[in-house]
Amino acid sequence: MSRLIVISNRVAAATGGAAGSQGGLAVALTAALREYRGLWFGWSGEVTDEFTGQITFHREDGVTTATVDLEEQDVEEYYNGYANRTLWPLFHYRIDLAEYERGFAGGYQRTNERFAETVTPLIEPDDAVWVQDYHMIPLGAELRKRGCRNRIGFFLHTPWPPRRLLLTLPEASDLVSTMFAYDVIGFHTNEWLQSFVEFVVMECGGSFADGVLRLGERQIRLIVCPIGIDCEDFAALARSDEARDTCTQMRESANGRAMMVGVDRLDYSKGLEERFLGYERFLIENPEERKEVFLLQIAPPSRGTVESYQRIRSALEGLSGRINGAHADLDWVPIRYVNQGYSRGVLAGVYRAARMALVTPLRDGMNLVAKEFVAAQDPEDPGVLILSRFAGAAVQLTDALLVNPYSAEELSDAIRTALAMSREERIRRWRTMFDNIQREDVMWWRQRFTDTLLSSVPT
Ligand code: ADQ
Repeated sequence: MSRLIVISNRVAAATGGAAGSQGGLAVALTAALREYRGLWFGWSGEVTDEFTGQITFHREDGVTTATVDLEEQDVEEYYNGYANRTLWPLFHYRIDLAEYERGFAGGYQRTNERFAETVTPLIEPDDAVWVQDYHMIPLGAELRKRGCRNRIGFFLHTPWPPRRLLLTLPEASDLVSTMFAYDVIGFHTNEWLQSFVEFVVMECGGSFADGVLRLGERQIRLIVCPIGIDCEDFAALARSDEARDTCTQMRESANGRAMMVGVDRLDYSKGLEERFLGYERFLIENPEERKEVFLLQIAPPSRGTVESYQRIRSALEGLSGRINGAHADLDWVPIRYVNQGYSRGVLAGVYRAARMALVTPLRDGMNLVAKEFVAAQDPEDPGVLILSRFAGAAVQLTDALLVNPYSAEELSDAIRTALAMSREERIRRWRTMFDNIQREDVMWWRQRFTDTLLSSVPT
């Protein structure tokens, strides 16, 4: 059997931690690596004065990780620069925030070459290689330049932007051409896949038929492969002592009011300002009901060195302060805004205590919080999921209350509908969503991808 080599910017297992604190992606990839006896390669998160390519190996629970330190300049140009200030905003349709700098593009290319140079000696002839996400788009091509003839797959965790937006990236066609080094490319939804196809067909002269995209001599199999969560595990976590205690504590502090919850990294793609404005609209339009609810927004800061993230942070502080200032009363504050991370057990308890979740990104590859919320519900009395139409998860979770996150009116209406929803309807909607999340879980996702990759014909 082939070994599996997973390559991603960060290696979750290396920083792993206690059971229950790992994200679903780490769980799935760790399980795949255990099954295929492979290794997981990526950046250590550490900075070194001079790049040496020295690899640190770590073995835990049957999984080997291999990490490498980067120079400060690599981190600035590749990670904080091209990945977080160019590709992330562009791939989330925010060309107003995307920064196009030759220095970033050069550093991104150089760092991918460094990764390729370092990992190549670890790859054996029969191995299958699976590259993760937008940090590493040119990695496959760099591996090929170094003689790698293995099957190489790539999975994109973000959306793929529409052709006309991608055209704003000066090196778009070159970057896309490098992707023909891959044998299989996976996307969360057909919409992202179709945007990729349109770019290749219209800008590069490729052709597409039966899931196979061709450009010159090369061909790639494209698949839609929506990521899931470890549903059983998360549902069990929601019944654990930690979650139960949190749920009780939250219900007591809610004091009979319906809690609405939002859990997101503090990122402009997550639609937090629009969510606060939609909620404010609800407060204004429904004076008789407003004190029956409150919003708990949990948003740990991320990418704090990037200016656009500092801006969204202070914008949200201002907005929550303004809304609370305008509407709070002696015995009630409309928004509890918390900038911290919590253990998965505590999050599961918070989800279970909530009457509804507001998951309203402006654009999101998938969104796992929506799935975690559904998995954590009490089947006899589940909460309501309000979900953005523009999250990949909306394709699968059609029984959520789907909203346009840009429309404060739709958000306000959805909150009112959720509050009035009968238990029967909540149970019916929840059941359908839970069945989907259980069926297409994270193990299903990685199996679907690795099966496609392993059945592809090596280059
Ligand atoms: P993210 O943009 O990080 O992922 P998401 O899919 O929602 O977004 O995953 C966030 C994860 O972080 C969830 O597991 C959530 O529980 C956790 N989390 C959020 N806030 C937390 C807090 N305060 N404390 C602890 N944990 C917290 C990217 C893409 C998504 C895609 C995933 C997987 O942007 O679209 O779904 O990858 O492919």
